[in-house]
Amino acid sequence: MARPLVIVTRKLPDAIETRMMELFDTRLSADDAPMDQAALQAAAREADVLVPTVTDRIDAAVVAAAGPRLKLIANFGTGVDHIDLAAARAKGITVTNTPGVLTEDTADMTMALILATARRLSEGERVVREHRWSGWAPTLMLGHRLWGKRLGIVGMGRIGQALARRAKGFGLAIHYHNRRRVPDEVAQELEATYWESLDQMLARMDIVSVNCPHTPATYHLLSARRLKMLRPSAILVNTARGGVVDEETLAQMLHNREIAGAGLDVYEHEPDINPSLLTLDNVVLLPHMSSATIEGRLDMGEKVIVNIKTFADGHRPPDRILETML
Ligand code: 8YV
Repeated sequence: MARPLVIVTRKLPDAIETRMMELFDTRLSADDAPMDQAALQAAAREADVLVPTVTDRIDAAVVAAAGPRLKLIANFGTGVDHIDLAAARAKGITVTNTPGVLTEDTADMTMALILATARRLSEGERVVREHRWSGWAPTLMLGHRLWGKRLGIVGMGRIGQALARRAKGFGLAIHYHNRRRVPDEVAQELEATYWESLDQMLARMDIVSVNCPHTPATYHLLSARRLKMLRPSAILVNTARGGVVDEETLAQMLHNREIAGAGLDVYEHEPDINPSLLTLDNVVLLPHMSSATIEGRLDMGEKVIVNIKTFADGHRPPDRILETML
């Protein structure tokens, strides 16, 4: 594959697009509009390499439409729940992602959402902007202190651990649930408490952060039953994927004050958001922007290029999605 035909579904940073044009027979997105299923199928039919993002649904029909040339789906992003991996594997198509380079940015935003929710940052800003502030008062805009509280991290991978390091600096006690314990030295550094039982952890935390990938095994991991275990004073933060949390139940519980607040960067049916969330003051809502830094997007693009180039040169690309990861 000297110069593979690479079809990129969305606008990427200029520097990345230019380098891709130099290295590959690249077709860029003219208008940055998300491709519909018909356009994705047409792209899969023609390309050697497809570069999708989280806004593209690479389902079984898109994979089935793939022509004999399509050998690599080099995702621009870490999460791959929008790609039917089993269908790709069955058709001998390699899938790669961009892990590691958005860890710190995502952990920063998770911490920002924890702070914003506990300390009512968005609400306070709205009060000022809407000219509803008539001056300081002893009981105005009281939030909750982070120092000394317990943070339960659901999914202690790279992002979960990067969050834990930050949270420790804010005086939060670190608890986590994960399929496996983290290595001893990491647990010691973070003074982290492991919970094999997610149910038991949820019932005891002041703050819960979702940091696991969305897979068939984690769909609605925070189900209605589990959400009901949270304390009424708890806050929930999600910078992973909306599908991990039962959004409808969460919205109802926030409305009924069965939990204190939520900070959300991701939603079950993006970009649609449960309408009742939009009306609530005890939620902070962001538009899936946790990894949105210029540096991060350039690093992601570099990873996509390295994955394609390595593959085109006949080697195994570094960021292959392996079955054991699912
Ligand atoms: C990316 C993300 O911006 O990488 C991920 O998994 O959720 C985002 O931060 C997006 O996926 C790009 O495709």
